[in-house]
Amino acid sequence: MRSHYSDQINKSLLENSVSLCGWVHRRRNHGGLIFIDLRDNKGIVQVVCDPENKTTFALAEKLGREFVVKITGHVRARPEGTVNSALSSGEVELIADEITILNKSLPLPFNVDEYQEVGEEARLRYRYIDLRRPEMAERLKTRTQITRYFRKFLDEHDFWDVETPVLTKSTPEGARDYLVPSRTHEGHFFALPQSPQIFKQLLMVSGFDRYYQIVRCFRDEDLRADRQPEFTQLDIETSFLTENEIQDLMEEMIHGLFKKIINVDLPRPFLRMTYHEAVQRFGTDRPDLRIPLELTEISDLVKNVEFKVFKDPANDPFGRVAALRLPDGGKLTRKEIDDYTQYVSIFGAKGLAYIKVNEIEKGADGLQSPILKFFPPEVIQEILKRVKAENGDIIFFGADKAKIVSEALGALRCKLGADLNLYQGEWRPLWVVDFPMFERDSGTGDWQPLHHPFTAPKEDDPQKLKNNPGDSLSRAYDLVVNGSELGGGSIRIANIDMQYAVFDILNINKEQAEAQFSHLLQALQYGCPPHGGIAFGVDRIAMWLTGAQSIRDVIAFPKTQTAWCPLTDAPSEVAAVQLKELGIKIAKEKK
Ligand code: AMO
Ligand code: AMP
Repeated sequence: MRSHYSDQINKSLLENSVSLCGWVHRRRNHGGLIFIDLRDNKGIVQVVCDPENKTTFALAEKLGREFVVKITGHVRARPEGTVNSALSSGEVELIADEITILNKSLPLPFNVDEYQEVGEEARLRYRYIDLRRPEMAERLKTRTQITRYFRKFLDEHDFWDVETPVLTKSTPEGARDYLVPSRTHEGHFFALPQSPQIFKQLLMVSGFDRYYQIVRCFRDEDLRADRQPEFTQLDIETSFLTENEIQDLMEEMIHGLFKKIINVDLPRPFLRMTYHEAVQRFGTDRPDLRIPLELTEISDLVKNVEFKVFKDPANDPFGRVAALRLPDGGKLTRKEIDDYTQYVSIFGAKGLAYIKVNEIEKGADGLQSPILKFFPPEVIQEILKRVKAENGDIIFFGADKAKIVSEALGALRCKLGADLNLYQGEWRPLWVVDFPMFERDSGTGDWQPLHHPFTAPKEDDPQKLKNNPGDSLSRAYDLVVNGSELGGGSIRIANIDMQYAVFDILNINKEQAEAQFSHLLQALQYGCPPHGGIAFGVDRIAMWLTGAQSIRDVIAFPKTQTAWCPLTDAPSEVAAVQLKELGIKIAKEKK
């Protein structure tokens, strides 16, 4: 129907006749002429309708926003002073010779031509209109370029693209499963995969050597700005590569991605930091290294002070007392400090002690703090020395269980970084390595895997692992960029005895393990090669590379924070007969 797209319309076509198809982005009557901004997938062209051409003018008068039209006309240079440098077609305009209305549009729920605050529910309910907004379309276009780049890179490195089932059995990644009832096996359920983890390991047993898949994963978990119940992974597995070899290859891929999509040269090699160091210095295993603030351990300095708030955690093997120095933070107001105290309470902190350093030379008189009275002057001096305090600083303190202190001060560090715009450098990637294999569940006290239960420990002897699970490290690695975990992977357990030992530590007995994972357990015994891999969050990568604030802005049809789709109104009730076929009864009466 069309001869050209809007982005091809420029001075090279002067006086040529062209046909464009698209939407009426805007219509203006001006000086007896009608101007139409015709929008297609590539951009916008200004069309001019002259009253001398009675038929087209009459049609133009009828056009409403978002009518679908075909317009044939001839290209003309815009009169002097009316060139629009924001449009690629901005030096020219199209004089309409013929207009065909291909379809009408109802009045829109919101406009797509100007920035307008629209509630997210409306945007999602009319997502097909929301996606007409140029910035939304642009983000999804970038996402295409990202997945195209990944496929090309992996293809050039001999990876095979293999699909794995969506109707399957639970693959634990730490979230709840989405279940699908089976009609043909009444009372039985499929689980949607939290990741293709087990299948990709099975493909390594098959000898495929290098696998990838751009694959949907499903996790019923609490949603946040960077989490969706269904999301996309770039899932990768390899055989006979060490963790360093895998990281190097992935680094090359990610470096190339940033270069290709946003023309940024990430500094290589990426920094490698142990989990322990990350938590000690930044309070988190996904540190945002753009922020030049660090936590300082002071537990050893306050073991004998009378202030119980500090003394008790300092003497508790699971406790932590740490300081966070904010240069120039002395000017924070009382109200701001109260707000930050409120903020850290979200993470369980019971308070936020602080010292303002006014004039360090004056000793205690040069300091301002609600806790000074609890400390001997020499302890204060030691603390100031350790954090390298300078005049004008504020030093914040956290004292509690280590997890609470790390999370609270780690989050405060990020909040201060954002509030005070302390960022240094634009992109700070790193590998976090040497994770603990297990951590205690805060509720039950049971061991939980830090990654999934197929991650290999550094320890090769299953018995030694069982003797000391708390101190064992894993062969896992996460790729963190600017405080966001973009990907995570590991070398896997290839040895059946080790796999049983890990299940044992996780309190999964042999029968339970066989009921859940017999397919993997068997495969490990039929010539399983050493293997490992990684998965990247494609949506998160797209967020960062497009600058989107929410993961929903890089997904065509996302769900809300309550895992609901306003467009289709899913999930929804089903017909009684469908439930009957599945042998399912809804137990609770509807409210
Ligand atoms: P993991 O659970 O770390 O590893 O997931 C890999 C990456 O997927 C992204 N991600 C998410 N993105 C959006 N919404 C979510 N709910 C969500 N959950 C995770 C993150 C994360 O880094 N099978 C292992 C990988 C492996 O070991 O190879 C796995 O799934 O960016
Ligand atoms: P209080 O004696 O409870 O008034 O606390 C004195 C100061 O210590 C206040 O500034 C509190 O915010 C702070 N504080 C109380 N509990 C903690 C804690 N667990 N960690 C850090 N600071 C705390």
